[in-house]
Amino acid sequence: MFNLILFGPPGSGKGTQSEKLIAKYYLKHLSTGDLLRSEIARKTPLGIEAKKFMDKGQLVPDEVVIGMISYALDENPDANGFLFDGFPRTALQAQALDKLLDLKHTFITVMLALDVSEEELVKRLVKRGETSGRTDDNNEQVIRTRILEYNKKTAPVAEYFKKANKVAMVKGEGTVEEIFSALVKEIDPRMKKQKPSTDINPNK
Ligand code: B4P
Repeated sequence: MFNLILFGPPGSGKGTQSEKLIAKYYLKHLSTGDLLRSEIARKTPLGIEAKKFMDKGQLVPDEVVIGMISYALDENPDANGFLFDGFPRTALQAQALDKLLDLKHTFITVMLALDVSEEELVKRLVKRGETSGRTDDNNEQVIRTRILEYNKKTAPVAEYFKKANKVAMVKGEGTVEEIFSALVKEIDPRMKKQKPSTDINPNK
């Protein structure tokens, strides 16, 4: 299995690049942001609870997102591999992910970390807020809180994977295509090393 973490601050383009990467590599996309927004849209108890944190720009409690990811992994026993988008975001989530994958006799192949300046992040999210209807994008103060949360709680997660020599930094500014090419350059050699690309079955 090829298991990839797409890492980076809010607005760094994780969601944007994930769409392109799953189409190229047939990975199962697991975005905790998307999973949480789907719970909110369905007004489930989990969604109602999560919304309180997301609207303030804060991280949702670890046990909630870890439970969601555990369930999603069990739901996809035949996946070729997973693309984790927006997860893990804390040290506890990183440890939980390693344990969950270990139970499935697999592991994280690589973490690709998108590097984007804070001003560019704010600019992108404010712009998205004009049209997305996302309550966490339409207030600059909330956007800045999300970036602070990232710097405090999420950035250290990269150190956890650096110790295992699994992190590659990728410039996250430029056109969507330029950034995609840079990601592909990091993935292809690792995928070849793990298994020939002809082994990838798009029907799985
Ligand atoms: P997420 O849904 O993960 O979203 P994000 O960090 O805001 O954005 P992303 O990096 O995916 O950016 P995108 O491609 O959309 O998180 C939302 C909230 O959910 C969190 O704040 C938290 O409360 C909660 N949450 C999620 N996971 C959690 C977890 N594991 N633990 C606890 N809480 C969790 O791009 C942003 C914008 O930039 C878009 O408008 C896009 O069009 C634009 N853009 C992309 N690439 C560009 C480029 N190259 N140039 C110019 N613009 C670009």
